[in-house]
Amino acid sequence: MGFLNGKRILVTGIANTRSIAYGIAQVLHREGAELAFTYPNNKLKLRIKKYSNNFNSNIICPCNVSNDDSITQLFIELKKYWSTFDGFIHAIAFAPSNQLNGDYVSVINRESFIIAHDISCYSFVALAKACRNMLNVHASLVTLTYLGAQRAIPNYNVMGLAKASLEANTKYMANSMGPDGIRVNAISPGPIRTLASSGIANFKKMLSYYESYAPMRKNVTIEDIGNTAAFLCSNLSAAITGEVIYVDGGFNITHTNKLE
Ligand code: NAD
Ligand code: 0WE
Repeated sequence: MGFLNGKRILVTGIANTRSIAYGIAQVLHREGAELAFTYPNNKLKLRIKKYSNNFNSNIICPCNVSNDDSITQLFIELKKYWSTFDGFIHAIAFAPSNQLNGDYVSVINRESFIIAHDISCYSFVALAKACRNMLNVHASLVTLTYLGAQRAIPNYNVMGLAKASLEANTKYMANSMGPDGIRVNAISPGPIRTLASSGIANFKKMLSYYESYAPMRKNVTIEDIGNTAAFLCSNLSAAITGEVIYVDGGFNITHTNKLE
């Protein structure tokens, strides 16, 4: 008997077992939620099928969020299993790889700006818009952001702008959907080694920096993020909406400089 018994949650953004969305799915499942999953392309179909079975689910639907038809089709497909449901996890981000390394003003260009904002920010409200009429009262929508939305973090570059827009999106969505009883929140994790962070220059250094300076003196895990996501999907968080919750061992509240 978990605190998500009877909840039906759609999980996007699983690429492998290190994905933040995978950690979230594990905890949602542990707490008794029924799950459905999306996969972005046919290459990942079999893998996501296998994962869904681990979570006692047989619902997997293709969805590439860069395409409106694909988003429409997702909910046509999901409706075959669930006529209504209780929320979704948005764990999707993308910018062209040449954006995540180097001086921001030097590497930015119009096309990369548009792609980063489209895939990493617009997709959150696009999914909400497409499934609005299937969401139960007390549904909860959860996205993943990063401190680079609030601070100029070296190499995060255009993704920082996209995450800032995603955080504003979270507030506007919360205000729009709140009257229907739907809550919308974001989780801001500290750095975690995943596919999305694997190619990032100095990522190892960044992990040890967090470990040294975060108040909790440790890095966070995908289970830590899962626990917070499960809370946000549950009625335990019934009065929280439009919020960004940092799950970073307290790193964001610290200040250090080279003089210390
Ligand atoms: P990940 O690579 O496991 O997940 C990213 C997912 O985005 C992948 O599953 C990928 O398939 C999906 N995706 C990309 N483009 C897509 C598209 N067009 N359509 C559908 N799906 C698409 O990495 P992750 O670290 O688990 O990332 C999940 C979220 O967490 C992202 O929003 C990321 O910004 C955020 N985040 C990550 C960290 C970290 O350090 N890893 C920290 C804070 C926030
Ligand atoms: O949001 C992210 C990374 C998202 C991401 C990752 C990739 C890698 C592959 C977006 N687009 C792409 N494009 C690719 O081609 N994070 C929060 C992880 C991350 O990325 C960083 C970080 C952290 C933390 C980049 C620089 C500095 C810190």
